[in-house]
Amino acid sequence: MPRVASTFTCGPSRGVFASVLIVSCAVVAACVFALPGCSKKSSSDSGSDPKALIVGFSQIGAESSWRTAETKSIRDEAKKRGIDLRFSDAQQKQENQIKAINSFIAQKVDAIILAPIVETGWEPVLKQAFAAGIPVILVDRGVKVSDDSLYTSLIASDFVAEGRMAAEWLANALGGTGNIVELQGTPGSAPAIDRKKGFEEGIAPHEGIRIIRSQTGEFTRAKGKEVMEAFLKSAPGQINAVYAHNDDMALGAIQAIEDAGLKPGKDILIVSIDGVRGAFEAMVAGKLNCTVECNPLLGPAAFDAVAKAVAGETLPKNIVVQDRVFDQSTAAEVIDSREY
Ligand code: GZL
Repeated sequence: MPRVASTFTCGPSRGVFASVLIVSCAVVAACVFALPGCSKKSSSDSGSDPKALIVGFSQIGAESSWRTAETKSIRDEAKKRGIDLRFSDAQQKQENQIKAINSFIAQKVDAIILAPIVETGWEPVLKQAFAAGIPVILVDRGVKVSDDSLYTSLIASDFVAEGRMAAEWLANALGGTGNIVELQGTPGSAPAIDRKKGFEEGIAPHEGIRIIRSQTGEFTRAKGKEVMEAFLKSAPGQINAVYAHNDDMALGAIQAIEDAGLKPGKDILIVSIDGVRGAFEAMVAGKLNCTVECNPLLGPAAFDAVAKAVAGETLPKNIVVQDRVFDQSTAAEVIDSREY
């Protein structure tokens, strides 16, 4: 597995498209701001530096250690750049994210950063932001819209690739044969959909490997433990491995396996995704076998994209975060250098 530093690569740059987008944004913005009473709200109203950029950030919630690390990265970077960040925690509800975006539009922010909880249902509010000439930068998860000019850029990992990397590692560890139970992420979210897709593609060549149970653990440790307890009861002695869409659910599953008197990482192998500190601690303890990194430190890239979008510069539609695979053979040597 080639080890790639955590860097960002740009997806198919649609230079012409993006410049059309920027031009259309500029035209729309010019039109909107030419309307009576549509003057840009001075940020001095919010008591901050009048020259400071005002950016609205709609965050999903605080369901996992990964999410907490992402929020910290965005907040820290805004502070470092002197940006007036308007933060909204949606408590896992899309309706709260939509309300927050409408509020940011009313506040006439310079840009919006959105971590969309699910892929669908964004068209109307993104059209409102577009009409107001406010660029929207998606971080960490994508959306399904009929016209992707409704957002400026998506900065995220390749979740299909993550699922495939997890599958390849596990198929090798199982020797090509075994029963797997799957703990899925939030239903309808890009990571849950694509990590499932990638994992299934990865195990497809191995006829001896089967997914015998699959259910959402909602990306949380508590729900992951609860669902794993149910799997253990419904398929006693039949489970060879767990595939969890994130580390927090894997850590919950580890607790359930231990409560059942089994040895996680030995009696039942466990592979997950994120690469948070708790996963490295579990790998060093021999309880988790592998985690595929999904870097949450998106603050710098997000505000670089905001700066370019506000300046009318061209942006690639997709900025792909590069991920790496870690297992027990490397966990102890790298744990102290982990940034989240
Ligand atoms: C991935 C992110 C996922 C993480 C989970 O970009 O959306 O949501 O994998 C988090 O830990 O809850």
